[in-house]
Amino acid sequence: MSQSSASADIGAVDYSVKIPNNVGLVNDARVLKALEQWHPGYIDWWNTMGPEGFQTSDVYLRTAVSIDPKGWAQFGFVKMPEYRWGILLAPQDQSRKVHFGASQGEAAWQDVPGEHRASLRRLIVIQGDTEPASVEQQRHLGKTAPSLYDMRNLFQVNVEEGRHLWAMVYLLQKYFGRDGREEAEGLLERRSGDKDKPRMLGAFNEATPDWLSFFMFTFFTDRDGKMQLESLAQSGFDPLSRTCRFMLTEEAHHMFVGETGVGRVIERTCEAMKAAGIEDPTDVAKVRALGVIDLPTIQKKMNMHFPLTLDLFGSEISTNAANFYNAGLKGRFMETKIDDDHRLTSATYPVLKLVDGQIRMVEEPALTALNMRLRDDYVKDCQGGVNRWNKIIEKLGIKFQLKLPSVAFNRHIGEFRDVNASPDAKLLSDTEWIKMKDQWLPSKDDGDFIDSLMQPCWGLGRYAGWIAAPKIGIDSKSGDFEYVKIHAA
Ligand code: BYC
Repeated sequence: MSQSSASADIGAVDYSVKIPNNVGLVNDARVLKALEQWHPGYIDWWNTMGPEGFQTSDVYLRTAVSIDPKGWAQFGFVKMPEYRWGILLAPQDQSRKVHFGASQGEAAWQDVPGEHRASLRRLIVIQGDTEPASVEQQRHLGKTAPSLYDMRNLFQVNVEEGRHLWAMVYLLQKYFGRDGREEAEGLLERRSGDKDKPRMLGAFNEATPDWLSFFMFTFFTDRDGKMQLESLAQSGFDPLSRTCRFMLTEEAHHMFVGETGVGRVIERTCEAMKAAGIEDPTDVAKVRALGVIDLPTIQKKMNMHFPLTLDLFGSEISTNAANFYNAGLKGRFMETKIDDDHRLTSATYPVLKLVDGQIRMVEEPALTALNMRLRDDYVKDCQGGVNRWNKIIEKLGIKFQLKLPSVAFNRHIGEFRDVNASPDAKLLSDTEWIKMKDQWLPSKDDGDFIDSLMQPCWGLGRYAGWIAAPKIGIDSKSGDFEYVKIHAA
């Protein structure tokens, strides 16, 4: 990659300074200094909490060299601790307005409005906290990678989550003074799953024990990332909007990794079943004897990751969400494309609630139902991916359909957190739940079986027996390309 000084191209990234950026850091001594002071702590965090065992390997990674949608990625071998993490914002639109809430129609804010400072800081810190958390959750996975291709994708996702942390830290350092600097330190201090200093949101303290979990996580949880970033990209606070818009271009690859990852596991299972003449997908023992993951277990993994991610949307009815919207800080998915008043003072929205012990749809004020609305948009987006997985199963002639469980199933936040519900939304007693739980969620046996398959497979062009090869390589590389030179030290 060319590391020359800032080019005159619009959107070009300045690699001449320690912290690559397209925000003119070279002329912003205060923020540059703050970021340079934060940098060693970040590298220390990366070296201790980033991918375990591969810090000296050469990895075929893409790095953003411009924010131009067509030309921003450049591929090359990089040792991860030397990755050029930087500050990249989508271009500023001078005519951009606040699109929603009480300040609708005002020019978008280039600085933080005093009255919204605490809320904005909180949103940015929560977003920032998820990024290093996911790297921590995935740090041990390299060791059991089912191919060099998958290993490289894992590391690409990890370095980009690292960059997303930088993105939020830039906003904190630039716009929030001393408390921003303290929050930036806090982001390096919390740890996923730590009893005393956990990450802020539930799903980011769960383990990612195996590669199927990783693919489910990048399908389901990174998709929450997409929905939340889309909502924050609508923000009246323009630097947050511009940051999130660029982050979204990177997020797309993470969901690709998830969707195609699970798709390739499904494909391999169905092919192995066909080759062995097994027609009954629920004959778990026979399917497992082929060394592939049976479809009911894939369904159980979905049943686990989907509700964990639904919890990330907060409560269905939320005054926080209403306040964020009213203040012009966090909009709806595709806010500018929605045809209404963008104030929501009298509109209603249907919300699934628990009423007199039954799950019912109830009309609620649209303003307080914004988390529910975003979650509905998310569920639709997930359903599209599940439909594509089901097409793979159908095409290979196996009679089985994967299904998203009900939004009431296995919840820990919101309306359904205190009830037991089956995947098809029947309410259950504690005794019934305990009896049935292992049929719906991965049991210890399921975990042990998947674990037994997690053996490294790092030969050139080789793939573990439980996952199909991808249709096409990264950056159009050939099937036997050495995406990670493991012993490069
Ligand atoms: N866990 O009004 P409520 C990503 C708290 S993922 C723990 O119901 P609100 C990524 C809440 O903070 C996207 N606590 O919800 C993916 C509040 O506490 P306070 C990350 C929770 O505030 C993969 C109280 O409960 N970005 O990028 O409307 C890899 C009542 O809250 C949880 C964002 O989330 C929970 N699950 O919405 C890498 C965007 N849920 O204030 C990255 C920024 C709620 O009473 N965050 N609480 O102390 C937000 O927009 C909102 O904070 C939330 C919650 C949507 C998370």
